[in-house]
Amino acid sequence: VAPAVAPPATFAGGNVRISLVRQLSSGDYFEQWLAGAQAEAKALNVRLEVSSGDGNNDKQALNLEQAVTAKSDAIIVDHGFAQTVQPAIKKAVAARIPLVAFDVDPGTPQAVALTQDDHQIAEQALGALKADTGGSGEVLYVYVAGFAPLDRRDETWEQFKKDNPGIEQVARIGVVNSSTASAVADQAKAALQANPGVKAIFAPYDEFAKGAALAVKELGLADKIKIYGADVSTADIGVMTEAGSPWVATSATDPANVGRVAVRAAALLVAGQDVDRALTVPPALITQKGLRDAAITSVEQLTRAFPSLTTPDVARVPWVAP
Ligand code: SR1
Repeated sequence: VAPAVAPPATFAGGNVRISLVRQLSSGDYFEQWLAGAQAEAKALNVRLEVSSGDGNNDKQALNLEQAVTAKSDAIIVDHGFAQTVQPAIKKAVAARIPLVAFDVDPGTPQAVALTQDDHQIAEQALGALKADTGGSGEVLYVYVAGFAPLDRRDETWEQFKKDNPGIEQVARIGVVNSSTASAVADQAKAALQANPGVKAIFAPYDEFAKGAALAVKELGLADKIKIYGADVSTADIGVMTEAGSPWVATSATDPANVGRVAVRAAALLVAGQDVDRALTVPPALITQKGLRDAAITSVEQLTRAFPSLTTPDVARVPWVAP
């Protein structure tokens, strides 16, 4: 499909600079997201200057201050804690630098807030959990407070427990660091040994779900405990579909698509075009059975099976073919 309009002159020389200021960069989700952002930057002929706090919020705040000082044409803030990024976001807005905030509250209506539909992510995974458990039983929950997407999924979990009094959260575990899956696996093993009645684990982040799956398999409990997660990657699909896997459902967007949306929104702002101040990318429910039945082994195959995972109309750029 040919683009409807010519690119604005600003984009012709390849000199538009967009700073991507990340809190986290390790793990399947963040790697796929970056690959999508870089592919979109290439398609738009913009320079994407990437920094990561590597989980250190002060480092991310400093990187953000530097992007403002360097007068980037636009800034994308990817995750982070509101209290550490909002002061520099204010400075970006004061300096009239367009800003897109993904998965962190920018604290200003002048920035574009991009999210996945986290309530729907939790609803879809919990719908599968409810269907499998009949709405009752002991559940292990994996959560770390302070990350906006996890906090939104937690709101849905809290409501789910109220609506389903037969569901009992017997333990809560969780850690986010550069080796989240193995840290969660250790915690999950201890929690499952202390709570032998657990029949489901709600782990709404793929690193959590991978860790939980490792623990369940190592304890030999895969026939008794099922895992309901969030996110997807080719590696996750491998874990979900391997023989005897306890990870039976995940609700996910295509992270590369979300990275693409963030860069498109930033480019539109650079071009002075209108962008909705709240952009939301919807997820799809992906089940172990569905993956196995359709013999899906990669995210590429998954996006062909679920065309709704690609969202060209969210922050569509009129001068690039969809
Ligand atoms: C630590 S926050 C992890 C989440 O960020 C993104 O929203 C992904 O969906 C992931 O679950």
